[in-house]
Amino acid sequence: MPDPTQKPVLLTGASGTLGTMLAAALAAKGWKLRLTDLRPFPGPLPSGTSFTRVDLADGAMILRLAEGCGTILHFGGVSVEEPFEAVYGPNVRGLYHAFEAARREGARMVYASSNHTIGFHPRSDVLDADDVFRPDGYYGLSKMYGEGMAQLYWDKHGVETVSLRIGSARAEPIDARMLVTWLSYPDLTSMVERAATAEGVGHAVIWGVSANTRMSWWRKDARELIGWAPRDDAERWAPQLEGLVSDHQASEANQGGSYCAMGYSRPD
Ligand code: 15L
Repeated sequence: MPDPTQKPVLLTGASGTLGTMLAAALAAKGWKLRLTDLRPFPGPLPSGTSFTRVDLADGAMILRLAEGCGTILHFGGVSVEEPFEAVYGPNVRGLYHAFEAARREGARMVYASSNHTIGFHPRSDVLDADDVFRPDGYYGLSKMYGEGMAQLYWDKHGVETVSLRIGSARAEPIDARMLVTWLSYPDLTSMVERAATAEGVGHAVIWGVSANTRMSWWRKDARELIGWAPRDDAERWAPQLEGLVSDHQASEANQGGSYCAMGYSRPD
C-alpha cells in the first residue's frame, strides 16, 4: 500500500468531530493530509495539512482534490438520522463521487460506515460482519448502500475498501448503550491506520468498537486481516452510566438505540 507519509491522503468530512480528531492525530504521525469539508475547518490546521472547502455534490472538484492520492478516508456526508432528502445527496451521490475518485486514482478507500446499518437487530443477537443488514433509518440505509458500493467497486474495479462499522466514536461514552458500543479516539485512530495500510484487504468490514467488557453484540469481522486490536474499555464509566436508559421500547430493545425510535410508527 502507498505510504501515507509519502503519498497524499484525502480526508473528507474533515471539519466534523471525527474528521477534526483524525486530522490532528494522523498529521502528528506525519501523514500527508488533504482535508476537505463543506464547512470551514474549525480552528488552526494541523501542521503539514491543507484544507479545501468542497461540497461532496461537486464530483469534478472531488476528482481534482483526489489527484495523486493513494488513500481516501471517506468520513464526509450526513452522520446522523435525517429525512431521506437530506441524506440522499451527500450519502449516496456524494459517496459515488468519493468512490469514483478512488477508482480513478487506484486509491485505497477507508469508509466510515455505521452500526446503524444493523440497528434493528435485537440486542440479544450476536452478529458477524456478514450477517443481514437491518438499518434503523435513512442514515443507516445510506451506510448500507455505502458498504454495497465498496463491494461493487472491489468486484468490478479492484478498488480496495475497509468499511469501518463504527459504534459510538466519542471521547467518552454517555449512556448505558455506549458501555457496549463505545469506540475510543485512540482505537479509532489505530483502526484507520491499519485500514489504510494493511495489504490485500479486498472489501473488508470491521466492527468499529473498543475492547469493551460488555461488547457482546458483534463478533466476527476482518480485524485479523488488517492487524487491528482495540485496547480501550468503557467499563470504567459503568457506575455512572448503567442507569442511563431511555423509556422507548424500540430504542432499548434494539442495537441501534435511539435511532430505532426516531419516527417509529409500528403499531406493536
Ligand atoms: C453513528 O453512526 C452516528 O454518527 C453517531 O452520531 C452516533 O449516533 C453513533 O452512530 C451511535 O450509534 O452511537
